[in-house]
Amino acid sequence: MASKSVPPLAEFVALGRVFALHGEVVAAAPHGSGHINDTYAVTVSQAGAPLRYIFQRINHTIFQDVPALMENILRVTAHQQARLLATGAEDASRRALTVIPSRSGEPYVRDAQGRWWRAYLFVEKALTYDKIESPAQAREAARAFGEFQRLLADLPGGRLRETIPGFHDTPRRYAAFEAALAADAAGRAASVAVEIEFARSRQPLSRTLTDLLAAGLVPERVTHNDTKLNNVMLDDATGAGVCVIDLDTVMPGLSLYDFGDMVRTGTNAALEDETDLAKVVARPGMFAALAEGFLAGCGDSLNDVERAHLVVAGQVMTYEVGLRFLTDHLQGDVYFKIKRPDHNLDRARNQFALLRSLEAQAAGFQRIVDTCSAVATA
Ligand code: ADP
Ligand code: GN1
Ligand code: MG
Repeated sequence: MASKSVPPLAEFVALGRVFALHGEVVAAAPHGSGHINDTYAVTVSQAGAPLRYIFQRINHTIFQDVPALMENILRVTAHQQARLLATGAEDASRRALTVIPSRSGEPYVRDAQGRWWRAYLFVEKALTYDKIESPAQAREAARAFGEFQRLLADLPGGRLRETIPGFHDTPRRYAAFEAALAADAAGRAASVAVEIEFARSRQPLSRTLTDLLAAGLVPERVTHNDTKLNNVMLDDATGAGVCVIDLDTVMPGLSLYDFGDMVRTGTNAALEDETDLAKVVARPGMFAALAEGFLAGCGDSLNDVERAHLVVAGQVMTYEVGLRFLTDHLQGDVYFKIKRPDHNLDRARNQFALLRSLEAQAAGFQRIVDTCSAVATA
C-alpha cells in the first residue's frame, strides 16, 4: 500500500499529551524505511532540552488485534529488561525497547479517527541499516537476534498470541499466491509469466521447514519472525548489536525462520528492491558472519536438526518473501508499502534472483556452517 501523507505537527502535539511523555512535542518527522507501520521520530522539549521518542501508527489492517499485539510486546520487553538487569548488563535501557504508556496506563492510544498509536523511547546513538556493509555488522546483528531468542527461552506466562496466524506457513503462502493468480484482481498475471513459472518451479521448497516442525524434529520457540537486518539497531560508536526492534511478529516460531530471514537480508549484495539483477548475489563472507554471530548468540540452544537446516532456511525465507511480493503485485499492492509502480514486482524479481544465487552456492555455504559448528564445539 502506498505511504499516507504525514499528519500535521498539531496531531503529534495532541497525541503527545495523551502519552506519558516527559515534555511537550516540538517536532515530528517520518523515520525509517519499514514496509508496514508509519513511523515518526518525535522530539519533545523538557525545559528546552530535546528528548526523542518513536511514535508508530500501527497497521491495523494487518494487525487486527492491537491490544493482544501490545500485550505480547509488553511481556517480551519486560522479560528482556528483567534478564538484562539480573545479569548486570550495562546500558540496559537501550538494549530492549521501552514502551511509553498512555496517561491512563494503556500501551497504546487511539486517535479521533480510531487509528492505533504507540510510543517507544528513541534508542539514541544507534542506527539500522537497509544494506549490511561489513561482516562485522552482519555478525553483530545476527548475534543480537540469537541472544534475543535465547533470552526469551524462559518467557513466563504461557504461549504468546499469534499476531498474524500462519505468518511463516510457507505452503499456505504458496496457496495464497495461487489464489491471487487465479483471481488476477489487478489484471497483471499475463505480464508476469516468467515470475509465475519460477515460483511454481520452487514449490517443493515451501514445505521444508513446516515438515520439520510437523515431524517434531525442530522445536517451537519464541522467535522474532521478522529478522530483516534493519530490525536491529547497531551502536554508532562500537558497532555492537544494541537493540532488537520491530516486535510485532514476536510469537511462537522456528529458529530457522529467524536465521533464514537474516540470510535473505544480510547476504544480498544489493538492496531488496534493486532492479539491476546482476547486482543481486548472495555474499559468502556475510553468510559466514551471520552463521557465526547467530550460533554465538543462541549459545548451545540449537539442536542438530536446526543446525543441519541453516543453509536451506535462507532459501525458504527468500522464496517465501519473494512469493509474498509477487502475490501482493497480483493483488494490486494491498499489503506492502510501495514507492513506485511495480515496486512489489521489482522486489519479487530481486528475491527470486537471490534465491538462485543461494541455491548455486549451497554446498559452499554448508561448508561454512560445518566450520562454524566445529569451532563452536571444539
Ligand atoms: P516497520 O514494522 O514498519 O518495519 P519498525 O518498527 O521496524 O517498523 O520501525 C521502522 C524504523 O524506525 C526502524 O527500521 C528503525 O530505523 C526506526 N526505529 C524503530 N523503533 C525505534 C526506536 N525505538 N528508536 C530508534 N529508532 C527506531
Ligand atoms: C515487512 O515490517 P518490516 O518492513 O520490517 C514484513 C516482513 C517481510 C519484509 C520484507 C509484518 O517487514 O514479513 O519479510 O517486510 N513484515 C510483516 O522486506 O509482514
Ligand atoms: Mg521493520
